[in-house]
Amino acid sequence: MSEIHPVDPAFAEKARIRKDDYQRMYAESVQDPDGFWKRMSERLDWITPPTKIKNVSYDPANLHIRWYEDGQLNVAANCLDRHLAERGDKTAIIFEGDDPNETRTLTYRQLYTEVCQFANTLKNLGVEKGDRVVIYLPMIPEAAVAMLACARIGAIHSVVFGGFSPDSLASRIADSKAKLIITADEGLRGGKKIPLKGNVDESLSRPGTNSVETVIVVRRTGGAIHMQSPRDRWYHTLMEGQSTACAPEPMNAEDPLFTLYTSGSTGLPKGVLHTSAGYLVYTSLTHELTFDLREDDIYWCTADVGWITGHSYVVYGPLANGATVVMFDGVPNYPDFSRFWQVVDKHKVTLFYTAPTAIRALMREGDAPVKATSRKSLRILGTVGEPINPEAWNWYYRVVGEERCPIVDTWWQTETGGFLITPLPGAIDLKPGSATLPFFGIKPAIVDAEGKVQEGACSGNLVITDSWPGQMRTVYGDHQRFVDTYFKAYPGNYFTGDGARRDEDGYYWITGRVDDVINVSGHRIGTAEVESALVAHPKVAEAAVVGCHHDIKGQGIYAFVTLNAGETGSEELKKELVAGVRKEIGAIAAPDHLQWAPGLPKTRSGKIMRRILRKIAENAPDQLGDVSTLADPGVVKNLVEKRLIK
Ligand code: 6R9
Repeated sequence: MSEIHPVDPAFAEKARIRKDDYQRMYAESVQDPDGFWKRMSERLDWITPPTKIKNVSYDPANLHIRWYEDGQLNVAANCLDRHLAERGDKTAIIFEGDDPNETRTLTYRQLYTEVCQFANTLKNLGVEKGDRVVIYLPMIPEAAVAMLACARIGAIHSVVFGGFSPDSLASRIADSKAKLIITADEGLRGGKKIPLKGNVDESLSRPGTNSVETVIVVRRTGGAIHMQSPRDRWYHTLMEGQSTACAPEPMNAEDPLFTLYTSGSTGLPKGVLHTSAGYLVYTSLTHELTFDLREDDIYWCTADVGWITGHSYVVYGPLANGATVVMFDGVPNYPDFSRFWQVVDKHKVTLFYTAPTAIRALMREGDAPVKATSRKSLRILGTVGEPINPEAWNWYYRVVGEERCPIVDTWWQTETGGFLITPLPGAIDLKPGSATLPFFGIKPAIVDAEGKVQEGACSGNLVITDSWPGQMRTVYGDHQRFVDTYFKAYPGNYFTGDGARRDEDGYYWITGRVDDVINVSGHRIGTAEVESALVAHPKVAEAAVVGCHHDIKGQGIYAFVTLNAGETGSEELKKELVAGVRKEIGAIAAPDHLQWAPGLPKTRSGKIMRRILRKIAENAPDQLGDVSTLADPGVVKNLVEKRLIK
């Protein structure tokens, strides 16, 4: 039996959703999705309210996902304009810089004005509805301004995380054929400068990127950069004298809002496409109910806007709800390990949302840096990105939240747009390590390898049997890949790529990816991407990459590398290869371990058996299983003997 933390009755009394509400609304949401989601859509301001609610087929031969298809609205107007009457002077964004002395706030009216001016700037530069715009910025308010300005004029933004390399940036520019890029001179993280504009310059020298006409540069550090005329323009100069009025473009519910590239089991990262209305209904509703949002809450999600969490739960969900959002451009350990809690105290944060990897890194430093702060403003704590181990959960609950704050462990994905399995803090008893129960409208199921649905307490692969409004609609430019990736494995269902266990109370416990995706500090890294970066080195013949245990990151990257005949492995070459991966993809994909492999375990048809490599990387050589189908069983012996984690 796992530990249970029942809902605190005092919390439940004031909560938006209580136990009986959850049961009643969940039943309604799955029995009458049209009725339920019609009612939920009324939370937004529509230009034309929808009459058709759900139009979905999961049949691979005729796959389509449409919500609210005859409705019209504008996402930015829902995040800004409609708040002006009542919340014009309310703080929308509290910016907290890398340097603790740098703080800036924007009210809803100021944010609205800046978004309108920037939307006009984009229009003047020839950006039109449907054009793609790449955003490569630090966690500064201009990132939210840029996203909302795109939404206002109907341009499709594609945010690229500032930690990605010029090559990764170039491949995203090439795939999206972006017309314009918005970046900053430099980023600042933990006191160190990141050459964002320099990276953009480098990426634009790569093939396939000549769709870009303009680069807009926000002055962040004032560092020296090269401005290439007429391509490069300063944000602050362009904004001078721009009109503060910009009528929001009427958008169809299913018009694209953004693409965001994410790693899968095979090939290059794919452009996950989200559309307008369903996404905003879903992100705003899940945000409001999961964080039991109140008018005076100060909400802080530490995710970067380069990830889906930054889209749905820093920008769109919270701003659609008229919340006050902290945007943090720093790191948890700078200037010291108390930083998160100092920021909580400084801005009186009530709702705090971060990742297990950050919690584990802070836990390792002991309780003192936490206890040096008050944290008494905190009401709810959240986590996302990977399974949270019960030790980290308990530390977060006991030390950070002083057993006063429920923890919402939100399970979801770039593809899902918003939370699918999550506690509602006034309704659902908590179990450390479990994301608990499905949100309204979500029908999870657990299937075995053959696709047979399992009943009761069981474990297997997690699928979702029906659609919800926040679901991705397609892979940008490659609809077939969307169908093949998510709807072929278990026909009639959306396949999540995750394994899960369901316990006797119907609670879900996510066990992690079951495909070739490694979850490093909550970031998805495709094994194929790392392998292709390794084999790009002229001395490398072949590489296979698997996940391994890592105390802080959750999973680390373990690479097996075979060199060309005549080459020998050295520490120097190892460093070179790791540096190569950093350069091709970014620091987050750098292997933690690199083992020389005279050969790789392969089937007779030449397929690398990652299952065996995973066991070696897990230091479980006694669990290799059946190796009889290997072309050359001898290679395993060498790899086991020389394994790097013992
Ligand atoms: C939101 C986000 C998605 C993958 C997902 C799963 C893992 C996310 C989790 C979790 C256990 C949670 N994941 N949240 N695993 N418990 N609360 O992280 O999106 O970057 O697309 O990653 O992350 O494996 O499939 P994304």
